[in-house]
Amino acid sequence: MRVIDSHTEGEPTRVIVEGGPDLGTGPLAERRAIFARDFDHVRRFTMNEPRGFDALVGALPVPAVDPTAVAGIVFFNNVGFLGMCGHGTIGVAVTLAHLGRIGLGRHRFETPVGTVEVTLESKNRVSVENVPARVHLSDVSVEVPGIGRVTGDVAWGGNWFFLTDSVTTPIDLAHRKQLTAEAEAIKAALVAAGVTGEGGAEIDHIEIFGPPRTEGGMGRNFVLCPGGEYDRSPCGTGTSAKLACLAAHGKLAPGETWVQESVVGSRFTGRYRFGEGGALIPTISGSAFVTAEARLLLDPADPFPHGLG
Ligand code: PYC
Repeated sequence: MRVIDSHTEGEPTRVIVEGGPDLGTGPLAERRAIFARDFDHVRRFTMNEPRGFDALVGALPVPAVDPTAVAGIVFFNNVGFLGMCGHGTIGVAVTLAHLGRIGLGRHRFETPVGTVEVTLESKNRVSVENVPARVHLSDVSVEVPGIGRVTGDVAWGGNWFFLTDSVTTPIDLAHRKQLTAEAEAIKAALVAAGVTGEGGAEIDHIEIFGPPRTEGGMGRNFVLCPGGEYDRSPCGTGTSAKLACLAAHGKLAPGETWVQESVVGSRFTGRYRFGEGGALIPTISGSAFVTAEARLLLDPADPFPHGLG
């Protein structure tokens, strides 16, 4: 299997460019379900140690259903599958450009939760017009052991998020273990309180906000991902969910720029417009860099053919 690794604002993406599973020709949500049902060993092989690690997000480009789209993308990680992935889409675009498969300009990609429009602005810089984002619940309060009362919003940005600024721990790498424990505790408290996304959907990303630390930054975040790792980037779907919250609370107007810092100090620039039916359409911009071209090998004698995890 051939893969290309990159990082987007610090967060890694591994794109399967050869040797991935055949998921058929159905809609992307169906292909994600086939991947999960029949090829989960491929996810584990590419994501888990010793070939991968917990922060890695995988992407499998597949032929698109809609002929105007360049490709479909199925995203996955150390524990399962994602709806959309903002940093991953930026990584895929830069990877496909690295391979000479796309050029500068606009390209559509299908994902299991909708079509996104990508603009490759340079070899490394990409904007993603994401699927519509929305706030599902505002000012939800839960009691979290070890923290106290935590209040925040539940919002969709391509995945389900709980977004809060109730946590006072400094948002930096020195506090990543504490932030991880706090975000895990918030997630457990939401489950215990029966707080979910629409239709009972699991809130699988927790986003904690604090003050910015860089020139021009407007907020800093720590994002706990479903597999227990934190996002090194400001999280594309998380920044999209944030834009929906800012709009709902009257804090950001359409077309205005929001500069979101990550826990490592990298940044996404975000803005939104209103589309058909008043849908809030976020655009996220960031940069990705190719870090490796590799072939993943499997020795028939390997006692851990699918990795550990
Ligand atoms: O950038 O949307 C994102 C993302 C989701 C999980 C990790 N990164």
